[in-house]
Formats: sequence, structure tokens, C-alpha cells
Amino acid sequence: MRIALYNPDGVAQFWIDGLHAVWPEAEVALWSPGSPAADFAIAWAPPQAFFDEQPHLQAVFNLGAGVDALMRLRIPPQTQVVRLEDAGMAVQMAEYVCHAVLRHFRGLDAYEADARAGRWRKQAPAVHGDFPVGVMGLGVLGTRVVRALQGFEFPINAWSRQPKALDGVRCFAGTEQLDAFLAASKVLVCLLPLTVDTQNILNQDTLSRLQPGGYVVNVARGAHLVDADLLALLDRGHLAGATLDVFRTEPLPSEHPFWRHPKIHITPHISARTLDAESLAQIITKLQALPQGLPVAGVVQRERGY
Ligand code: NDP
Ligand code: OXD
Repeated sequence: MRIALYNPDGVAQFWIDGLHAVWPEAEVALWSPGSPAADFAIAWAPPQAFFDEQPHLQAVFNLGAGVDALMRLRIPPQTQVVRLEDAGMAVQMAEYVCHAVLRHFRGLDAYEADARAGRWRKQAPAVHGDFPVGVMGLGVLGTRVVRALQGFEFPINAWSRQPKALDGVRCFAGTEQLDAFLAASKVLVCLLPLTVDTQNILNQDTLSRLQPGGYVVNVARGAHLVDADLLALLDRGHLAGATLDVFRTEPLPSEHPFWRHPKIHITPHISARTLDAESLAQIITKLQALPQGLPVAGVVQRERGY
């Protein structure tokens, strides 16, 4: 068996050693143009040549949860695309989103500014019922985030493609229920995959449907958000702020207005990191199952795009 690696997060030798520990006879190597064609691949955001030069790949394991970078490429029809599911990312995402929501809910930015100014001042206590949180995407990560937010007693709305039922959550589904979902939410958390249906979904029309004083947390992909529309709604005061972890261009260009906007918090795509040990273990389990024809979770449905 030949396994091609492209851009593994961390040390390539860790992946080579980890795969050799299970398949000592396997040829495992970092891919570069002209490398011998492999049977399986483990990759993050490879170039088109990666697939053009490996027309017989049986499966490619995406080193992340989101497969948008792969789905932009021409992938051989028989190649299964398998994504990471959780693999240690869900708890990180829950930490990040809860931190962003709580920072806004508790007015911690204002307290930090007061502390810097040596000012002792108490704000009126915030009320959970006034802060319904809407989570877009009720998949592996969205569900974990919802569970974590429920622990803080926020009313929760969730929106997915197919109808769902989740204890204590007001569930909405499909484009026909999007407006109602937005109108019921004050804080919006985006955890959708980036597909033709979801790109630019955070725009003037959708964001202005949030309750006044709305807050946006985008931890999915930069192309979900229309940057200029967010800025306009912040400047108009309809939105109170945003926490953004992902951007259309990464790294975020130094001249981008998000960097200096007083109501925007930025992090460099770190809300849920790909963890080597957890990812390797998950991929090994799936790589053992696939050649035996056993069912494997996380296989991307190409027509849906996720
Ligand atoms: P899943 O595939 O498990 O969940 C996706 C969810 O989005 C599902 O609930 C799905 O609905 C819903 N969805 C998809 N398309 C639509 C649509 N058109 N309308 C409404 N709902 C839709 O993905 P994960 O939870 O594992 O990951 C989500 C995303 O998070 C990734 O695609 C990636 O972009 C991002 N991510 C970001 C990271 C970061 O560090 N910033 C790290 C990891 C992931 P249904 O359930 O009905 O299918
Ligand atoms: C992912 C990511 O999709 O890191 O896993 O963004």
C-alpha cells in the first residue's frame, strides 16, 4: 500500500511513523510533483496536480473537518473524500464559541477598558433570556457547541439543512425557515460547511434580520461572510460586534479594516485546531475499514458538497 501525505499539520515524521506502526510494509511519503502515484492520501488543501498525478487514489483523508478546499478541485470519480469528524476539534470549538458569547454577554470588553482606565464601574446585569443564540449548522461541531451553550442557560436556536430535533433547542431547517431562525436570534454562530448554497450567507439581508444589538461569531469559513455588509451593519449600530476566526483571505491582509475595527475581535483560524494524535487515530481506523468494504463515517457526499 502506498500513502501520499500532503501538508500534514505538525511533523511529517509523526505521520510516517504512526502509519508504519500499523502498516510496516506501506510506502508512506510526502507528496511532491512527480512522486509515485499512491493508493490513499492524507492531505490538507493540496494543489490540483496532486489529483491529476494520482488518478487511481481510492480515498483522500482530509486533514480537517471542512472539505471546501478539496471540493474546488477535480477529484477522480472513484476517490472517496473522507473528512475528520471531531477528532478533538469539537471541544475546542465549544470553548472558543462560549468564550466569545460570554465575553459579549458579560460586557467584558467594557470592563477591560475600564480597568485600563483605572475606572470602577458596574454595568446592569445581562439577562440570558435577552440573548437567544442561533447556531447555523447542527453537525458534529454545531451540536457540541449547542450543548456547551445550553450549560450557560442561553435560549438556543439551531438551523440545519434537514429537520432535526434536539432537547431544549428550537430547531429550524431549510431556506424556508432561515428568516424565522434569524429573527429569533440575537447572537449568530456560523458553523456551516462552505458550499455553493452557503457562501455569502452572512450578508446585509440575513444579518439585518437578527435582533437589534446582534452579535456574529464566524468560526466556519471567511467566504460565508460578506465583509462590507458586516461593517455597514456594525457602523449603523444594528450589530453590536463580531468575533471572527476565519477570513476570505488568510492570513488576513494587513490593510483589511477588520484589524482595526473596535467592535471586531480577530483570531488567526485557531478556533479548533487539527490535532495530530487524534487525527492519526481516526484516519487509521477508517483506513483499516475502507479496504474491507466496511462502512466509514465522514464520507463526503459530493453532490451536497460536504
Ligand atoms: P458537519 O458536516 O458535521 O455539519 C454541517 C452542518 O451544516 C449540518 O448540520 C448540515 O445540515 C448544515 N448545513 C450544510 N449545508 C446547509 C445548508 N445549505 N443549509 C442549512 N444547513 C446546512 O460539519 P462540522 O460540524 O464537522 O464542521 C462544520 C464546519 O466548521 C466545517 O465545514 C468547517 O468549515 C468549519 N470548521 C472550522 C474550523 C476552524 O478552526 N475555524 C475547524 C473545523 C471546522 P444537515 O445536518 O441537515 O446535513
Ligand atoms: C477545518 C479547519 O476545517 O481547520 O478542520 O478549518
